[in-house]
Amino acid sequence: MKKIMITGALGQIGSELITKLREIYGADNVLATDIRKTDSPVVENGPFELLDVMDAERMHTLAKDFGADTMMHMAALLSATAEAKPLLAWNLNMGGLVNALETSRELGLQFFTPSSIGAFGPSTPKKNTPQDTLQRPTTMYGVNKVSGELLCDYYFHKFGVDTRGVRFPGLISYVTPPGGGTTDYAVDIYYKALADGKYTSYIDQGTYMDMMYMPDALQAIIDLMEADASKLEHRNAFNVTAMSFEPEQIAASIRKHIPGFELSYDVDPVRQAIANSWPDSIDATAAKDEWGFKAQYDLDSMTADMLAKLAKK
Ligand code: AKB
Repeated sequence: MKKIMITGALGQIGSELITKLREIYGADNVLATDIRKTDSPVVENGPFELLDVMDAERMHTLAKDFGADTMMHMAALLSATAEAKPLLAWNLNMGGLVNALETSRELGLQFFTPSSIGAFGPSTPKKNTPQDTLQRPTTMYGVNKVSGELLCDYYFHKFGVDTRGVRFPGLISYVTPPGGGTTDYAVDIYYKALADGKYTSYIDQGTYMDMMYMPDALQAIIDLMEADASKLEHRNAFNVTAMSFEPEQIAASIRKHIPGFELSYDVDPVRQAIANSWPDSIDATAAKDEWGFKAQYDLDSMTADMLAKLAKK
């Protein structure tokens, strides 16, 4: 049975990932950690510890005392926040990652951390972006993600740490809202569709980005961590995606359930510039071939589920 320690437990991915991991591996075998403590099932339904990922010593001690064999490092600032606070982003995103990798090296832990479509830049091929390609991002978040990918590869080749990772697209969920991302509009739109019947998008018409529904993202993490190491040619990180759409397409999908839904635009230049530097669509063939990645939800099935689940909240 695995013993998994997770950082950033109360974030968008962490909070749902922990619930799923506790169902699979047992609540006592999944240690949730975060810099803050809130009234959350993650805090209440299993072991929880306060942890600032910049505190390397405490991270090591918690992992050791828990008897962890796996580290899932989720704590990070997202793209728009990182662009507003670049130095903090560098220190936190890279400092936290190095500490988590070091803990994993010292204690022999299997390791996961997410990269992102943000690891690509304007010179990357924009359509069907290959697994191995040009990565010259122009955002601090992207610089962090490329550096992180390289660092994870380094820890694998140099020290034999079993590092694994995926490049997540925008993740959409009805449980925990994201914060500070460029793709967040694709979550907000569902909340506003139900509450107000209209939404003003900060991302412009015609801007395509990859997206994925959270259940598929969680399954991807679990499948990659369970995958046979000898089959993995890549380590950090695999392209994964479920769909690519622009704002008008998500609005059209919502109108199948809320016919009068109105979409207007008030473009935020900062987040638009970030979105413009990212691919329109990425190619997930390597993930499919090396560990059987498969997404279940497309835009319409995700919309139906999102609206039904949010309506019950
Ligand atoms: C963001 O928008 O910053 C994230 C991401 C794609 O990494 N959702």
